[in-house]
Amino acid sequence: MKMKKYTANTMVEAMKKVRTDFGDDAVILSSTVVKTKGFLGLFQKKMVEVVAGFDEPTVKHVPSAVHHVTEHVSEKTASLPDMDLNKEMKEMKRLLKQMQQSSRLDHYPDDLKPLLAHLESQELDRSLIAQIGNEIFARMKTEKRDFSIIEQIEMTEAILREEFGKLSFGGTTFTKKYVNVLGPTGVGKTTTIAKIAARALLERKKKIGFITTDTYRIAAIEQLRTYANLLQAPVEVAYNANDFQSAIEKLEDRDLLFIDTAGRNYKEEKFVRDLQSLVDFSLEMELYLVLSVTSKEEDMKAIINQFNTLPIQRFIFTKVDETGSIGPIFNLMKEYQMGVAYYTDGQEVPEDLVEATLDSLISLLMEGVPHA
Ligand SMILES: Nc1nc2c(ncn2[C@@H]2O[C@H](COP(=O)(O)OP(=O)(O)O)[C@@H](O)[C@H]2O)c(=O)[nH]1
Ligand SMILES: [Mg+2]
Repeated sequence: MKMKKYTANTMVEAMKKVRTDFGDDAVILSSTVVKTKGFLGLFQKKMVEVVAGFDEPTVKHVPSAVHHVTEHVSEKTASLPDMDLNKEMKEMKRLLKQMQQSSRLDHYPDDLKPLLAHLESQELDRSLIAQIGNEIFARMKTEKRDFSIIEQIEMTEAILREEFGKLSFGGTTFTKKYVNVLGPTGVGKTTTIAKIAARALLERKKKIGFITTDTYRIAAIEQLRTYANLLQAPVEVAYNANDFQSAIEKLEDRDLLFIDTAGRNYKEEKFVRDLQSLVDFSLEMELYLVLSVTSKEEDMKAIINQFNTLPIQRFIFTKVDETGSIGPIFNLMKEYQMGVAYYTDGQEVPEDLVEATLDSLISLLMEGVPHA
């Protein structure tokens, strides 16, 4: 690693110098505020001292930071201070993140860093990353050798299998008559239930039917009707608990009944209570909570907490195609000790539905680990 010390009036200024010399891939090793000498303690000035480092590319996957290295400092930035403020804030944030990241991974050997950095970019929880990093590092020490990236990946997979192996995975078992999806607005509940129902019909030759309690929007009923018509399956609309009971009776001859529910702002407890008064959760039912992986993890947690009075069995994660970060799936599985039934990776019905296994989720997480 090449290292260099910079002194500047402000952090932003120091960072500019670092980037000019090292490009975007520079790592900030330390930063301190220092005081210049001054005369008898007077005229002292605060300066920022930054030590930056840059790994010279030794293997293919290391980003080619050489491209960013330029000989001269851009002068535009100095003449347009207002417009650059936003840009500089962003830059500061990025560098701060990089500083935190590099210091978090600092105590691991360089060989292990690409893997751990990959897990960080997947937004896997820090405690899980530490668990993986520490375990592999410990084995490196006992076996007194480095592990290839392939070996590291295998070890990571084994650790995750051990950690999550006791949770339950996989979709409907066809042993219960009712399949019910819950979750916030727009995550893909209706689309997903149509996918599951279509699979049950096409692959298992089940007699299927739908009940929807999503009566807040006409379009929502129409959307489900469209899918049901394609599958030549009956739909009943339930506006209240009585409707729900009579729908069940009307659709008695069906092997499987798929219940679609309204997406409401389930951060409000009232909507959860409304739902409980409408749907009979005491029925023999597969109950799934649908969440989109494009949502913020904190928001997902708030929703899960609202639903904690209902006997939810597994998660369904949608929109896997729209994000590069699969880590939150693992974070939530760990926090709530609940497995995954399905994940979805596109809008096509019924194609874009995958019945989840722990191994399939682990593969998603490990996709794109840089191979040396
Ligand atoms: N990209 C992508 N879009 C999806 C996926 N699942 C659902 N959608 C889209 O998300 C939007 C909302 O879906 P919908 O089923 O109506 O959500 P609901 O409000 O939870 O019932 C629609 O445009 C769907 O096509 C997915 O896995 N990937
Ligand atoms: Mg819907």
